[in-house]
Amino acid sequence: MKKPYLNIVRYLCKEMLFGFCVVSIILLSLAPTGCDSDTGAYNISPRDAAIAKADAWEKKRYEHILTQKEIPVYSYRIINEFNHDESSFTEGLTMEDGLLYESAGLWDQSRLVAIDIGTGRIERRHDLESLYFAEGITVLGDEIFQLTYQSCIGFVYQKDNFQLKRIFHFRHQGWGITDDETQLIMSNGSAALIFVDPETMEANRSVIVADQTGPVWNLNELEYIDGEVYANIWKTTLIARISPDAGVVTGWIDMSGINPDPAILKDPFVLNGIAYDEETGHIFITGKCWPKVYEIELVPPE
Ligand SMILES: [Ca+2]
Repeated sequence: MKKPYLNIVRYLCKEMLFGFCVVSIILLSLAPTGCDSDTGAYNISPRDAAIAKADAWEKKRYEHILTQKEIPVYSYRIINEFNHDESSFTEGLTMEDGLLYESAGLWDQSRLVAIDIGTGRIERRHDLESLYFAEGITVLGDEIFQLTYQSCIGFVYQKDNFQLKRIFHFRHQGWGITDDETQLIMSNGSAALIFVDPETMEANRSVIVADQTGPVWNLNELEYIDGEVYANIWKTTLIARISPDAGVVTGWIDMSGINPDPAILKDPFVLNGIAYDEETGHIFITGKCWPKVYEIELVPPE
């Protein structure tokens, strides 16, 4: 009686060990490389680390851009201003059919809203699960594409009711996104623009954005306007106008002075929203937790 009992115990142990190995392999294969696996945040975010290293360099570059003569530097004129939700950590902004679509970030506070810019009324709202930090958005056809910061996941919603249609994956941080009506264009905090097929979500190509001095890093919120990509340079009030074919910076926009309260709205509450109204040709600008959205037009250099 003793020997069969031991055999059963040995058999069960082997089965449990085999099962443990199989489950471990499955879990390891599903974990996205380079991502936070959707389970938590870094102790220090890559953005905070970048700030610590890049502040002096960014300041020098900013001064250089405003004093150089090779690339035109545009200024702006405010046409109108609208109230903005000060709890909205703006990561994406775009306009479609008179509605302003906004993606707000931070963990446990991320959301997608559609706002009637005239009345300020929120027409639609979708709150993300607390583990996602929402980033850029763009409207393509009847769908909205939304990135997340470190989860390597994006969401596609039905535009008119915010129903989630599908998810997609990418192998880098998600920062900004826009589209040229045929392909998606993404930024990830580097100097690259990544062009993605909206059907397959495969990256077709990428370009390194550069001016006459070299690559332009920290490309953040994006907007496609009349054949150019406008990119807010993170932590600055500069917007680059970029030729998407070669990645060449064709113009700079100096948004200095638009921050409504620079004493309070300091890093991380930086300018980070560009939307384009095709009907008027005006641009809408805001920042993270800013109290206003500004409707502007560009003023060419004299
Ligand atoms: Ca935008």
